Amino acid sequence: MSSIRNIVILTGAGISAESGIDTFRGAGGLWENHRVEDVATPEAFARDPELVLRFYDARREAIQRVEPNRAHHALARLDAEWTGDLLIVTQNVDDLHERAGARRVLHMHGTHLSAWCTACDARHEWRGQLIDRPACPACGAVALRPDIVWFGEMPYRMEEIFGALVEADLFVSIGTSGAVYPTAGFVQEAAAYGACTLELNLEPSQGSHLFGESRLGPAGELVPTFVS
Ligand code: BV8
Repeated sequence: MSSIRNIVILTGAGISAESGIDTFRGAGGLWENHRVEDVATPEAFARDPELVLRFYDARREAIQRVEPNRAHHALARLDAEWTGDLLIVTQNVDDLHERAGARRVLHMHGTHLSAWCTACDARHEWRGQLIDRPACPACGAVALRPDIVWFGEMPYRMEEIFGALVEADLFVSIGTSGAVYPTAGFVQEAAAYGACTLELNLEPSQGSHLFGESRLGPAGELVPTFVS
């Protein structure tokens, strides 16, 4: 990696699969026995807030019972040792990258451990449940929702992400199906600005043909090898 200075790494649900967190599409499009449109859109939350809050309470609770795996630890090592620019853009809402020790992490779809007050816009670290409609610690309103980017909502910090893609010498995608936009277009953005592109995934993704190189296998094996 001699001529490479700036790296962008995109991770998806596949990097957390070996930690025991279900991926979204491995189960044939169902997600914890729910259709995505019934639990991960603002319309779903408006229509049935209890269903959506129970769904996210269950995932927030489950996420605190699992551990980072070898892939998370390998990326954390790279983050600690890499002297150039490095940005781990994750679609995942778990905190396994951080718990493995990674620091330069950007959660573009939000995180499970944060609650967002739609009355005063405050964000709060949140490890408990939301189903009982607790009051916002800042303004007292009963207006907390998961701090998660749902379908139809703008992902977080897109300008920062595109700025990193423009400067990247290497773009690596790990454990994502390439099914969700605008994320699925990042590889083309990076390549357009001259980056080398590498995909590490269990099976061919919807975007495999867009990568300079695609390696197939479990992240727990491919990522430590890539980092070493
Ligand atoms: C937006 C939070 C615009 C919820 C999620 C074109 C352009 C722009 C938008 C669109 C477009 N076409 C359609 C859209 C709309 C939509 C979209 O993309 N729909 C899809 C379904 C077609 N996109 C949006 O709505 C986005 N917003 O575009 O806003 C806008 C503009 C102006 C103003 C307002 C808005 C927002 C998308 C974010 C939705 N939220 N998550 C939650 O987590 O609860 S997305 C959800 O899917 C997850 O975040 C997840 O990260 C993401 C992608 O899934 P993956 O991570 O890839 O997981 P998946 O299961 O699919 O795949 C796992 C992969 O891992 C597999 O390939 C598997 O082989 C591999 N794997 C499994 N095990 C392993 C492994 N690999 C390695 N090792 C293993 N062990």
